[in-house]
Amino acid sequence: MKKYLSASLMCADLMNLKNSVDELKKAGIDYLHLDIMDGSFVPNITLGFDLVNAIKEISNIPLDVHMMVNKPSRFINEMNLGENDILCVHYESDIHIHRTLEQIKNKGIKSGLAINPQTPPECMQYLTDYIDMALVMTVSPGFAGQKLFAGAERKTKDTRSLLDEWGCSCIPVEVDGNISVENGRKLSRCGADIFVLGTSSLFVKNKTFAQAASDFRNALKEG
Ligand code: S6P
Ligand code: MG
Repeated sequence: MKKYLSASLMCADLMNLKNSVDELKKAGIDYLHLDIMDGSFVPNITLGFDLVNAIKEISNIPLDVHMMVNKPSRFINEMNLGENDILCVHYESDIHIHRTLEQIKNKGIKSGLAINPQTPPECMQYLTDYIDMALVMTVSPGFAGQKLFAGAERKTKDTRSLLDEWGCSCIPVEVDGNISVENGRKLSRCGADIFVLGTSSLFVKNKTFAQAASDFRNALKEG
């Protein structure tokens, strides 16, 4: 499967966001990753729906919206997303997550299912008809700048093999949290397809987005 880069905008310079989005486009970034938090599902509050909609207005890069909120079904109609965008919700965020995924699909948006480090990937088994992407959190969600959790490689590998075993080889696996060039290379070998790039690789002081994206892609190619 092709490998995709998703830029985590909570790590961008928010006072200079339009320029950053333009630069990310030039750098060939595949998705803009938008972290929505509610201060309850995770102990932080970051970006919101107005920003998602504003970015949709100024950019044609597909959005990759990561909802870290309790009962996300309450907010799905707040965002003007289209068929190329991904709306990702957490397995742990609603006991009726199947209904939420169905709601997303019915709106013609691609759906993602995210799992926290301690959640086994087997939870996706009977939901594969409703998901277009599996998001394996490689840190506990809530903050940028954390360290990869110890089971990240094993879990990425297990998620990829389970999806293949279930006949879902076309469902990509996304990894999010401490995706440095080195961790990206390791997780790519474990079967990750979409890489969320934050402070560990893309939003760094000494490189332009174009240089950082190209270094990341080259590392994936080297294997
Ligand atoms: C964290 C959030 C992530 C971060 C990203 C930051 O809860 O879901 O998308 O923005 O992981 O990247 P880094 O390289 O600082 O860990
Ligand atoms: Mg995220």
